[in-house]
Amino acid sequence: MSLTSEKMIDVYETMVKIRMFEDKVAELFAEGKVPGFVHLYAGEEAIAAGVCIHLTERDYITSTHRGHGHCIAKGVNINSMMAEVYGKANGACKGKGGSMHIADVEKGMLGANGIVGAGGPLACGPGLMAKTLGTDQVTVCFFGDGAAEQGTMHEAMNLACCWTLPLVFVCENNGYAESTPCSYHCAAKNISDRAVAYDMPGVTVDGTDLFAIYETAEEAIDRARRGEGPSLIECRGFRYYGHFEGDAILYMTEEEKEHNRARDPIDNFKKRGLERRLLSEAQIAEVDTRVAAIIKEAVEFAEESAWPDSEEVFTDVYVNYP
Ligand SMILES: Cc1ncc(C[n+]2csc(CCOP(=O)(O)OP(=O)(O)O)c2C)c(N)n1
Ligand SMILES: [Mg+2]
Repeated sequence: MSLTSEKMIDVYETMVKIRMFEDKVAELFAEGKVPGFVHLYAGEEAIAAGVCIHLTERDYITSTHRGHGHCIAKGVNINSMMAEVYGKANGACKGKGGSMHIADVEKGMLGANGIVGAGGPLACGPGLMAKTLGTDQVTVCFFGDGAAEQGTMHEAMNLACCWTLPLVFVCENNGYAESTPCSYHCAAKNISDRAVAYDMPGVTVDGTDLFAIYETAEEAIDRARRGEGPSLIECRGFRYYGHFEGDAILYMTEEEKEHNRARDPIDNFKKRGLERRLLSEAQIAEVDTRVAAIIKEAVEFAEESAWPDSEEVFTDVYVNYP
């Protein structure tokens, strides 16, 4: 189904929230306010937004170390995300996870994850649960081009296909695994070609084109919901920031960065939305103003939140079985 004007605003708002959140975190990190590692998602907004708009709160996602965009698109509260990034007690994980481990099970966000390629096997869990209980819940596994080379991802795709689990594998091919270009680490022409090995549909789309991602994800998610099994979608895009904050991005040329800027997913979405009269300048301005206020409030919330009590270090570590 094509994007209704209501959904156009929804996806635009999600993309702008991600961009503004990431730009703000970059700033805060540079000011020394954010502890630990930070990997920013700016540039990849169309992927999380175009996929997650098809999911309900009952559906699940697994994420990566670059997880802020997935959290926002799956509806995790922005204040609790920012507080988590700061390591504060009010954070989504009580400040114990930080940027790289934000999770919100209630929202179906099963966690950003520092282990590259771990999201695949994790996604098979809720997938098997949904199949066993006969629910129509779908799980989306986001993973990077670097993660695509991990054995865990191949095991997960094979298992998911053997068991016909309601999964969608979304490979976010931003062209690099840390500083290693995809052309150097990947033997295949397309990561999506690997779907053939597991007898599932596989397709490569432009990861900066919200419209293409929206349509492709809808088909794959509907297929999973109908009980017809997994699909693999490779989204080719880029990231604006370095692999992590502090990376000087010496492995990208100025031409490449220029080329990326011309493919900005948000600018292109706005341009096409305006041309097709699916969005108006006034709506765009309203969203921009509203989201800027949400991000400002999130920073204030995080700044004002307390640090976790030292006793908290002993809670939520082990599960006590009766
Ligand atoms: C199992 C494992 N191996 C290596 C690393 C170190 N590492 C962290 S991110 C990364 C690159 C991941 O690249 P990709 O999957 O393309 O994700 P991107 O950073 O581009 O979003 C590596 C090798 C890790 N965290 N976990
Ligand atoms: Mg990558």
